[in-house]
Amino acid sequence: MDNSCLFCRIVSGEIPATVVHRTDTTVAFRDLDPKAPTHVLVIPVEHHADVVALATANPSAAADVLATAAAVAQAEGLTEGGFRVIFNTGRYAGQEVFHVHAHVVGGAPLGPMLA
Ligand code: D5M
Repeated sequence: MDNSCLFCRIVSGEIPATVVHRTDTTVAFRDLDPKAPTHVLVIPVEHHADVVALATANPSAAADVLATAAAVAQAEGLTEGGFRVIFNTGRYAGQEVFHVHAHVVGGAPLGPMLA
C-alpha cells in the first residue's frame, strides 16, 4: 500500500469507486471518464507502477489481473461483440496513474486502435 497512490486508496476503500468485481488479489471498478459504453479498470491489490514491474515482480498477480479482466468482460456482456484490454505503459502511451491497471473497453465498435 502506497498512501500517495490513488488506486491503492481505492483498494483500501478510502476513495470511493464503483467496484464491479473483487478477488483476493484484484479489484475492478468503472473508469471515471469512460471512453466506451463499458470501461472498467482492473488493478492488482499489490502496488506496482506498470505492467512490466508487475509481471517481473509477481507473474501470478499479472495472471490474476488478466483472469479478472476476462471475468469482467463476460459479466458485462462484451465477449460476443468483442472488446479491448489495454495497459497504457509509460509516457509515450499516456499513462497517468502509476498503479498498473488494465482498461477493459467495449460495448460498441471501437474503431482503429492507433487513430
Ligand atoms: O488511465 C488512468 C485512468 O484512470 C483514466 O481513464 C481515468 C481513470 N481514473 C482516474 N481517477 C479515477 C478514479 N478516482 N476512479 C475511477 N477512474 C479513475 P491511464 O492508463 O493511466 O491513462
